[in-house]
Amino acid sequence: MAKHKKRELDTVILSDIHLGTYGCHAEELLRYLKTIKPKRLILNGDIIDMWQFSKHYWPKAHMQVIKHITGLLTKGTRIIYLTGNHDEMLRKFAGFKLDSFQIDNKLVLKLNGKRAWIFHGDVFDVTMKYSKWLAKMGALGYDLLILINAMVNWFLRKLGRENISLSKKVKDSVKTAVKFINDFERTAADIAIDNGYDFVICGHIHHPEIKAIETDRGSVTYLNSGDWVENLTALEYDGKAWSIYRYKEDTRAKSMKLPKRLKNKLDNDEIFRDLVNEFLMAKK
Ligand SMILES: [Mn+2]
Repeated sequence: MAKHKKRELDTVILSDIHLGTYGCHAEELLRYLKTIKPKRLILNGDIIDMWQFSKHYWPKAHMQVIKHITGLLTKGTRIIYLTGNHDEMLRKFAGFKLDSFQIDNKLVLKLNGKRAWIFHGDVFDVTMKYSKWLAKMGALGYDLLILINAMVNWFLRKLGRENISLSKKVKDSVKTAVKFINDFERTAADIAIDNGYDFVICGHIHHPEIKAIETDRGSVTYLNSGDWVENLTALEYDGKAWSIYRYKEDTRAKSMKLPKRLKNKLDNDEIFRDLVNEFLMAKK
């Protein structure tokens, strides 16, 4: 079997993985992670979904994602965990630093003489600001929708028909969602331009994007890393330029083999033991 070299990258940005939810595509993410060797990995919020975290749903693949990422630390990757709204409990640890791992709420990076401003982006989300409970209900609804979608697709496959994406249909058909995305991008761009940044990089809205935004006050490149619920995307910087990685177009990642035991679920004792082990390993 031919052994492929991992792609060496300057910076990789992942966001909205939502570990601990039914919608999270942890196995696909693991396959992607196995194909890359980043110097710097930025986890831009909503990585572990602590709103919905329950001991009832924590498959081995989700744990394996955490193990793989902590494993990167020992291989020289710098990891910056920027908090999101689904992992806001980590916000009280902002400023924490241990060797090549750090937690923060936002980050300014110098890239080739240009300045990139990176944060999750929920501060621009009006629904979040005014009603956290409403947003939580929305998140619950979204997860339920994905669960229902999985069942619908199971039936469709039995009937020999093609899969459908309910959440995509719902979102695409709702004009307000489009307006929401535009407003979000515009708000991020406006503030970035006023502060003289060259790049503004967010997650949160599950909409991968790289585009130049021009206003009468200036211009900025807006980037969004997307998510690992529907789009299965990341942002990659190779030292010169940014690009959007799309798992669905990556035949090599898709062919990566994962151990069969990942399919199993962990019981509560195993979860606890694994988390303690991870913590002890990380402290070494
Ligand atoms: Mn978010």
